Amino acid sequence: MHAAQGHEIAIMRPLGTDIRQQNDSRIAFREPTMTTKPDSLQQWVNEVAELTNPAAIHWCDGSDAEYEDLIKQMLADGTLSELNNESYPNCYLHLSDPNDVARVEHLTFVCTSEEDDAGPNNNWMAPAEAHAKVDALFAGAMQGRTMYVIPYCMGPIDSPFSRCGVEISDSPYVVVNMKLMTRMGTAALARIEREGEGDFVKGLHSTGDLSPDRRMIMHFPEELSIKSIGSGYGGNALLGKKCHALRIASHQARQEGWLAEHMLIVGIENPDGETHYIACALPSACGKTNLAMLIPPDSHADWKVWTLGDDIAWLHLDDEGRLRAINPESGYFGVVPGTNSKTNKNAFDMITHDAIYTNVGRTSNNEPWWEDKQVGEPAYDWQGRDYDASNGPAAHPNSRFTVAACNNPSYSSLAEAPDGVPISAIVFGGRRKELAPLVYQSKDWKHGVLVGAGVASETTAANVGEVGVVRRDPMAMKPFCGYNFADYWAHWLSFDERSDKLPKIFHINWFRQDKQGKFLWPGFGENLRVLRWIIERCEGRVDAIETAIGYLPKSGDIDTTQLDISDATMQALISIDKAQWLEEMSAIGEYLDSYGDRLPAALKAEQQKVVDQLSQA
Ligand code: GTP
Ligand code: SPV
Ligand code: MN
Repeated sequence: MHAAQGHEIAIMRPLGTDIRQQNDSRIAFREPTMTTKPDSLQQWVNEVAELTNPAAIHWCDGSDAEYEDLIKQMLADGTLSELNNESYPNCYLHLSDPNDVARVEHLTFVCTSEEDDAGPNNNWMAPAEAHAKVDALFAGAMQGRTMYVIPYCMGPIDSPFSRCGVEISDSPYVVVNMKLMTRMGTAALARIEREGEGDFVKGLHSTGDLSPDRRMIMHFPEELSIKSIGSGYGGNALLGKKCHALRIASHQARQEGWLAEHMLIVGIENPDGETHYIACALPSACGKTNLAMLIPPDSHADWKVWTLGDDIAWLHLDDEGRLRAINPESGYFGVVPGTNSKTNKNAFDMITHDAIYTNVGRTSNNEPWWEDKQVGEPAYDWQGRDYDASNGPAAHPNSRFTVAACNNPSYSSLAEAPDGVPISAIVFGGRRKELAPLVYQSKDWKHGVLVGAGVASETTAANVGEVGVVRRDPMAMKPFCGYNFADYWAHWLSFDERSDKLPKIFHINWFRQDKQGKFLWPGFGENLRVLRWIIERCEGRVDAIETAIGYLPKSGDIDTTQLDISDATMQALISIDKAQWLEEMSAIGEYLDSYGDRLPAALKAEQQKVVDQLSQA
């Protein structure tokens, strides 16, 4: 069902901007004049042109015509190929350089004047040195190419919480992705003109020569700027996303008293028509997109799920002390493998039209193909070779789709609300074969911050490097926090003094396995059963078992109607092993200690409290 036909619309306030109106205004683009464009923008564009020496400069208006022109151009030069136009209308395939398929955390830097401000959680380089290194690579980098100036707005165009940026890039692939993922073009430029000098984030990007030896993703939070060279991949190249909306924005958020988080935002409407909004932080490729657009199982057919966002949330306290969230993005850059009509039908359907695929395989009739698609057979792999199982999967494990959010059948009518939605629960989680139960609730906000800080998860293909190794990923922000985690936790803790209406904090794990490596929990749509328990806890409608690590569900309180799961498995999912947890909590203690003097004492005290309780029990 489309959002416009759902119940949720009944509680919607009048909205300033509708997606379609926005598109119309984009068509009415005029070339910005020197009198209104901030001098700093024009000056920066001139400087960049001087450094990079492009053949042409194109100011992006974000119009559909511009999008179509760029698609045509990329079809002609082989950057894109057309997919089956009958079954996948307006869908295109991009195959990356095989060395450029994921984020590169080891080449990503936060360049603050003080090293300690970046913290042990980031690679650091002194700003002057970083500029010198990266500018040397940018020198002449756009020779013979067009330089695109891409104004964008992260968040609804008329929201006080939104922030603008301008990305300069020599990649038309970046332009079309930014068009699908952000409010890009004329409306954003108009806001930048209105807000004037110095208020927007400057992001400079070039694909360079794509050599990993000459690749670096540099952040200058004190200057509100980003310089990224040598990669065309999503998180490295679409600078509005992780670089701006998380690394730079988290730094600003700390100074200004809000939060920029790696969180999905989802509305869960119960059969009585009441909707609770949940913000959930899971590490990369750990289930945010899937959870954000889940389809209720038959046993819960009278529940509805509304997607606000699938990757990033900006959270502000309102006048009444409630935490409200907006999604700064307006499209999805989602993991393709594993998407099928059973696991995520909303996504499966929404990527059958007007989508860009990156690094999937193809069938003999030119449809996109990926592992676990469950229809069709691969004929070609993600490197364009004839498919041969001995070369590995047909689709790269980190292959992605890009689509506009309004393609999503469960897109929330409140996704464009300027003041966002009130959050009832914050949920942290990770990918853990063992240890972490299906769900538990923190005892209070402070303890919840410890639960977030203690998140660990198996690494995934979203970053270059080893996959399946458990590492600490506090609040799912390890790759994305633009400042010292110790200061970040202090910032999180500070909300406790500012409001007594904060969301309740939970932890989930969909990924427990048995000894044969089979998942214990069915996941996907069935995860609604767990969200339901979370909501019932928020409403004070269901009891729980108090343990040292938090509140666990009582047996029978997670509804398993029509679910083929044994009592023993369910019990395994909602109980904890004290010895294992004592080990885990000491490991968390050691991890926290590695932040030294800057670590908030209150966080260490929370950790000690749990250790003491586990040792007594
Ligand atoms: P990023 O876009 O990298 O931030 O990832 P994400 O958190 O949005 O992850 P996504 O929802 O795309 O899921 C990543 C992978 O996990 C996909 O292959 C999914 O099929 C799989 N997955 C998602 N939810 C579940 C679940 O509940 N159970 C299991 N077993 N797998 C899941
Ligand atoms: C992630 O890696 O968390 C993503 C994809 O969401 S990227 O845009 O590459 O960061
Ligand atoms: Mn992500």
